[in-house]
Amino acid sequence: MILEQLRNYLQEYPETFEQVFQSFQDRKKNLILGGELWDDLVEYCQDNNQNEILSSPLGSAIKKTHEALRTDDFFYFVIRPKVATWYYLCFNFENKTLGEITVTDFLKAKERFVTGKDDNFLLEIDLAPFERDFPKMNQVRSIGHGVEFLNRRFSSRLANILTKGDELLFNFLRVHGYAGESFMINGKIANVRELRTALVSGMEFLDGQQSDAEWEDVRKDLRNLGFEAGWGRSIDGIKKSFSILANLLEAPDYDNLEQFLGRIPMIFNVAILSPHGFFGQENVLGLPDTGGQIVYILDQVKALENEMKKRIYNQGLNIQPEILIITRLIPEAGETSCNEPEEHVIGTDNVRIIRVPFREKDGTIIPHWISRFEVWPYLEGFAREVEKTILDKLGRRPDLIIGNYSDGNLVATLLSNSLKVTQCNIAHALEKTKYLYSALYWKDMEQQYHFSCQFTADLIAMNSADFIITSTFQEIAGSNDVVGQYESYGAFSMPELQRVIHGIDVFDPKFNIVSPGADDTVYFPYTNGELRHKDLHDDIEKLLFDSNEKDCRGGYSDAEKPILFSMARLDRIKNLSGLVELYAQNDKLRELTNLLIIGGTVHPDNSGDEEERDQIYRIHQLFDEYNLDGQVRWLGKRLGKNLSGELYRYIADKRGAFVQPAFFEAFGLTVIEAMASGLPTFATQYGGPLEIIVNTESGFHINPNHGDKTAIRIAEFFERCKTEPGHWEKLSRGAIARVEERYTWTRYAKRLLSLTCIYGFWKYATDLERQETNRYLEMLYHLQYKPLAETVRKE
Ligand code: UDP
Ligand code: LCN
Repeated sequence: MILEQLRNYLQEYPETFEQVFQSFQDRKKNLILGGELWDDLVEYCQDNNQNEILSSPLGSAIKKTHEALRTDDFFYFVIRPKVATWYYLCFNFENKTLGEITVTDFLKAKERFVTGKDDNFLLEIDLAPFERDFPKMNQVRSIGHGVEFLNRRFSSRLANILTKGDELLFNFLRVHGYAGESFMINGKIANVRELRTALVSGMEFLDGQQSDAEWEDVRKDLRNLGFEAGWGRSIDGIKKSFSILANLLEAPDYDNLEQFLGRIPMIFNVAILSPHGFFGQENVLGLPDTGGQIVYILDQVKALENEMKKRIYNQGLNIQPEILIITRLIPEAGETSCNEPEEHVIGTDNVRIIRVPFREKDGTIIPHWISRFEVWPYLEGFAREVEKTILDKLGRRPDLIIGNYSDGNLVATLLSNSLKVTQCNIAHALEKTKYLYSALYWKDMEQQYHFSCQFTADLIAMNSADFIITSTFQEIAGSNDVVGQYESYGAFSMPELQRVIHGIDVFDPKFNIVSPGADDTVYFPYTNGELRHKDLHDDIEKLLFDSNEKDCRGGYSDAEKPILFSMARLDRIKNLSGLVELYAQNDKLRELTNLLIIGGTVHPDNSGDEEERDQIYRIHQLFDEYNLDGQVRWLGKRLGKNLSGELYRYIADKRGAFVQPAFFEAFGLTVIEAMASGLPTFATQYGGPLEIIVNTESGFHINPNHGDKTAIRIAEFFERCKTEPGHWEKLSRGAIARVEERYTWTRYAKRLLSLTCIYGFWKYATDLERQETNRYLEMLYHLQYKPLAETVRKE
């Protein structure tokens, strides 16, 4: 549609078309981002008094352009008219023609621009041929709801006699068990026909039993009919499982299928991989590479263990579930416990943190912290050792392996392949979209970031995962204006290394949105007086006002003003220095509020991380330049959870607000923590917060690239709160309601376990069909990834 309109426009107004493109040609930059191109067009239209172009098909196309490349003879541009839809176009200046080109041609043009030469023999990575026979969704609204799609698919397969779906399901029932005991059915039921008959007999038999009877009371009789434990604990529960399966075999539908698969006992042990950073329960948050992922996993395991226990109990089994969080052992662990090989997770029965070291080739343990950008050469050795450790600790294979972030997902891939276990990936935050042209200019960034390893690892891991969960829709497919994190792996080029023409498809049903929560025992509304930790207020006041606090700069000359608060790791992308700057430059905001930032350390010498050190210097520079010591407090502290929970509420008591100014935030746990506490929240419009916050109802979106406007917006809010009673409270209530409605760990755990059952079944059903993809990925791992990873070790 958009192409046709563009071509018609070219035919009708060839001169305008050409002049506009000629004006782009006169620009200094060759690589142009969509927003810049639009600004250029607006300027051109204003200068030439031709504003009508902006609303023409040409204007619409430019507005939707994602990126462009200008060369002497051609103008290449990529239009993304809506989520997950891409057109690659080229305007030829010589013969004034517009043509659609292939993604390969576009990527080649970019490579040519960067390297100055054509490369027809570059490794082209294309996963599409393997996917040909796999079901794919095709509607944008289905993205992130893969499981519903798969259930529909499989229920129609069940209904089709030729595809033998019922036999598959029958065989699947026979594979479950624990410690030598088989569940669900025994040898007395030999085929689907017998299963149907047995289900009817089973239901009749149960009808005659006392309603308070349990599995143990009916075990003998049901065994004789061919049933083993796992159908349920109570008579009602067992009957329900029988009846859902009987219905499913008679008239398949996807709801029944989902329900039934969720009732099969198949998850007792889970292994969660999170290699990088300092994984601990205290004194770690805010250290480099150590933030939301840790919080997420520690909350996740509690919710998962509860839900696993509940399910196992209802299935009539007496098994203690166990979860292992596997991370790296760091001998030089500072004030953390990361040098301990094993740690029980507080608040759980059977969850342990297991730490396995990174080793040099000769087996020596690496003693120090290693940046997440440099872990690559150690992961395979780590995986080998982890495999042994898991089998040793659990005495069996886990039922689910969850990877976290690029490194954890790669290790999860290696382990799942080796142990034949369902693999779930969680990205948290992929780096690719955080750094401009991170793929195209990978060579320039290689020394610091090693994206060659990371993006290759990502491709391998995301394609081998059985399912991927994301915190938001945008993480997969972005929004109308912004490309999704996974979407960015669809097609990209790393000149002289590899050209990816089909890396991942956002329509793949492996994607499911399962949003995390904020621990509601820690982050709850400031109005909830009974639960409040008033005993921590002295500590909080020391943190805020005591001039003798350590690792701290600044303070408040007027302690009565509301506090504008932000807390984050000191990564460049978090933009805490940007927040200090926008505050410093707006007199109104300075008059109305004090600023509090918590993150990293105020002493550059204490930091081993390059980006962190840069941020530290920058913030000190801003303090000096704008004389901020009486209005801004900067704490380089790691607060305990209760203290940080109470701090959010303390700031809410004083009618303050939270700001999350990141250039990009994949999800943003601090955002939901602040909102759950009842703090009006201003958060970046780039990434998760765009979805978390309903603008002006449950908080505000801000543009981190326009600090001046953000400062005005925040100042206006505080001014309005002064004159309009109830305005602050309205936003506060909106924030609390939004988190309660959408972001809870209980919902998360239920969903994750259901997904594990369904994808476990799906893995079983498609094992053979996936072999080709897995072999291809294996080659990619050995021939491409491993040599790249070795280059990191050599430096
Ligand atoms: N956090 C903290 N102290 C700090 C920085 C962060 O306690 O100095 C916590 C914060 O409360 C949140 C998590 O670390 O729970 C950060 O998660 P988020 O998703 O906001 O960002 P990430 O660090 O994962 O990028
Ligand atoms: C990593 C991030 O950068 C955050 O945006 C997320 O909230 C966090 O992980 C937890 O998933």
